Amino acid sequence: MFQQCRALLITTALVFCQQVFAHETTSDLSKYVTESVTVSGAVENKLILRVNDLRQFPPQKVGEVPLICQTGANVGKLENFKGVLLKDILEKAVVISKDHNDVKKTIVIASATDGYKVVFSWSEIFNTPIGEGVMVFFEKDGKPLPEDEGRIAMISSKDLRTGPRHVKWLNGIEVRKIVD
Ligand SMILES: Nc1nc2c(c(=O)[nH]1)N[C@H]1C(S)=C(S)[C@@H](COP(=O)(O)O)O[C@H]1N2
Ligand SMILES: [Mo]
Repeated sequence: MFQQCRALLITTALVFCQQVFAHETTSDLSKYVTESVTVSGAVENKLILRVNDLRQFPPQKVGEVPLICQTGANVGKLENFKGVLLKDILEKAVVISKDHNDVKKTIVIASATDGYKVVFSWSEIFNTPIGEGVMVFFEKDGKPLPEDEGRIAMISSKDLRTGPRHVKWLNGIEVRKIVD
């Protein structure tokens, strides 16, 4: 009797644990999923862009980008994705520049719902070849981005190590002049 009870208790506990962990794994990712990205800070037009708004910008299609972590480890690749240039989004938002030299002191902060943030400089985006590879993307293989990075993400495809500025669950683009 005691042994049966013990077996029943252990089984119940195991089933309960499994359910809790299975649930956590699913909800952990779904809670980060973004439906829009806000462009704010030193811009003339604040924008809130949903996937359908992003589709209004000139489309960029990319075949393949290897994902390399900051440590040098290869962590996979991005394939057949579709998005738009960050440059085109910032041109629509219009970066505020009161003085001819203001943009040279301006940065762009891309942030995600899990608290992840990366920065770009205005010069890097508008005055180096890197800018041609900085994209906000929303489709892979013709489908919306899955929960592990979607529905909106970012990549700087010309970086040497592309992992760090692959921002999953992108929800903010903030423009900030950081020195006077
Ligand atoms: N939102 C968000 N994006 C992120 C990260 C993160 O922690 N949060 N980590 C980055 C880093 S350092 C790398 S190497 C890749 C790792 O992608 P993976 O978690 O799919 O392997 O995502 C990048 N994008
Ligand atoms: Mo990384």
